[in-house]
Amino acid sequence: MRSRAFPKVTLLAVAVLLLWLKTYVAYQTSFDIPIENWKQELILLINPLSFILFILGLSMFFQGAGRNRYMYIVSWIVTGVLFANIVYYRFFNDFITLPVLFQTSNMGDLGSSVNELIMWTDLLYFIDLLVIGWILWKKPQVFHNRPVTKMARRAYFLVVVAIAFFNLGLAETERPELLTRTFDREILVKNIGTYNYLVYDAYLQSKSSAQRAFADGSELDSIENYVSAEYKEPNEDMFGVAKGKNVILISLESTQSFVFGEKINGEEITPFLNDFMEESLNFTNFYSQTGQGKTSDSEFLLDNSLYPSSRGAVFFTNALNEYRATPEVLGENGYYTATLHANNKSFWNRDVMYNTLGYDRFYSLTDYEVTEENSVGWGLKDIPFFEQSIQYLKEMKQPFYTKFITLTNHFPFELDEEDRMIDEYDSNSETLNRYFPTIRYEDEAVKTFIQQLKDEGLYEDSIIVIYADHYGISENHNEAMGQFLGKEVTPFVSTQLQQVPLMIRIPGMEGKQIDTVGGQIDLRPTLLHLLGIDTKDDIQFGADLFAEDRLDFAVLRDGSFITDKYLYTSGICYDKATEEPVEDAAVCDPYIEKAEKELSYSDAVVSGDLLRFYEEDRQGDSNTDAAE
Ligand code: GP9
Ligand code: MN
Repeated sequence: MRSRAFPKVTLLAVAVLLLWLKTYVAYQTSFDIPIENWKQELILLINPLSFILFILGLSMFFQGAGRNRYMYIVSWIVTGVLFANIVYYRFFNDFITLPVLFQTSNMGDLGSSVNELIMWTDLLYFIDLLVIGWILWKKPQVFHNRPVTKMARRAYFLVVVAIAFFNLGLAETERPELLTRTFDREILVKNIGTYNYLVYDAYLQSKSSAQRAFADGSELDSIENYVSAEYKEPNEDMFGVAKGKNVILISLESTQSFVFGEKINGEEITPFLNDFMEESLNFTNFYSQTGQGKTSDSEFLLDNSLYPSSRGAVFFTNALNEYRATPEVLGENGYYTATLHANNKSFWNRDVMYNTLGYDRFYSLTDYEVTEENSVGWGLKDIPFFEQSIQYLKEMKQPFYTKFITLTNHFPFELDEEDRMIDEYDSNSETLNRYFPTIRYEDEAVKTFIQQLKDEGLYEDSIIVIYADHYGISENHNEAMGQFLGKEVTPFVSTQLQQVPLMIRIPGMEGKQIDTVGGQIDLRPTLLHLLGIDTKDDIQFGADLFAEDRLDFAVLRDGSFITDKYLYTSGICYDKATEEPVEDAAVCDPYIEKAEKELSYSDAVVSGDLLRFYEEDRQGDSNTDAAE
């Protein structure tokens, strides 16, 4: 009788509709996906459908109660994946990839950030599941559960395939070669949807494991040719100027160049660094080239002069590769090498990767005294971090190569009242508002550290390299950012915002402003050359920033690039002078080719673990040298 009052439905139809609706709502409310025309709008609407129909449709192979149970579990999993994507996007402005999804060892450490990123309205994504769960438990008869004929099943999956092809075909007309060029995740997700993207990503993952298994070193020839053709002789005046000196690297967390020289309510945001850059070789066109691996990617770039991965963090995906990293090279040249960072040693898989890169020692969380009072946000505040680090530095065998990674200026940019030296900004973005006081605090921390180095007599024996890892303010805050900058944040401006500081202070050398365009990939050859170590035979994609015939060039991980005259991003070639698209887009073509070549060669080296063959080659060579 009841069944007549409520027409019976299949759970399949209900579950498909709900998941489809949820995904589409998330697209519209939680992701910022630029849509230019009705075709793109249509693609966005249909792109989750093929996956949802497919995965839930598999339930037709189950009999009896198992069928609904399967659908129910799958609905939870798919909703969970969607939700993980939403939270991830709120912070990173990017979509999740499989390695990130399974990087759960990092999740526990996210602590305060995750709280900040989850809202109570998010519960709405799960309410339907609770209701369905209740119905399945109390009134399972509401749903049909008749056996499905083979014919019906076939017809169903045929429709799924048709929808998938329709989606792909439509996407292909909008974006040719969609699947073969995968540097830009946003375009991919926009066209095939978050779920299919994960399936596609699983395919890439297995391809990369296979790549390593099948690589035999023959790919190295063309890469070697490219790298040696691009090699730039070091500047004679700079080669070896810091020979035998200690190296102190300071990685500033999330510090973008736009804050330098700026004020909030009349107060300088970075008073110390503004002065310090005057005494240093100060690079004004230096870019962060990191991907999803954030800080760890910047460390990867720094030490290897290879590009990080377009998906996931190389610190996770390729931590056991063979590398020829700066610490290893310096170790052979009599240096002691260490990283100091007051976080869990396993965050970003650092403990494993540092070993691979050849660091002698990693001073991590357990080497610091961390209390409630001296921590904020992600952990130990920068000032006590430097204060506690100096004892390790004092005792360290010299010469040393050390990297100090700061933490306070990390999203969500929390700060205790007593540490606030300037006002917050006033805009519609709490994140941007809080960013300036934490940057000011970081500036103070660097100041105290430099003073300690002077007090301990280490300053004049060391070169100090201050750089930053990546952006802190994502495109989600464009409106507020536009207010601060006094101009609209166009794709051109967004790309320019990837500029980060690089200041190199060499004892006895006057400060100078250097405008060459470069990026983190260039640090390895630049530093090794300053220390008088040749890199001619190394597989590296950066070039010495002091080299006289250097090409002004920096390619970002999404394929955007910057030269002295042009900036290319999202398929548009801009004139840097006017900040407008150029009339003749062909001027960017040679650089587009170079950017693609570099990224794909570097990717081949990393995913095929090709340096293991190069090392063999080299050792073979040096053995024969010795025998001669
Ligand atoms: C964590 C710190 C911050 O140890 O390096 O990491 P991030 O989230 O910026 O990559
Ligand atoms: Mn970082």
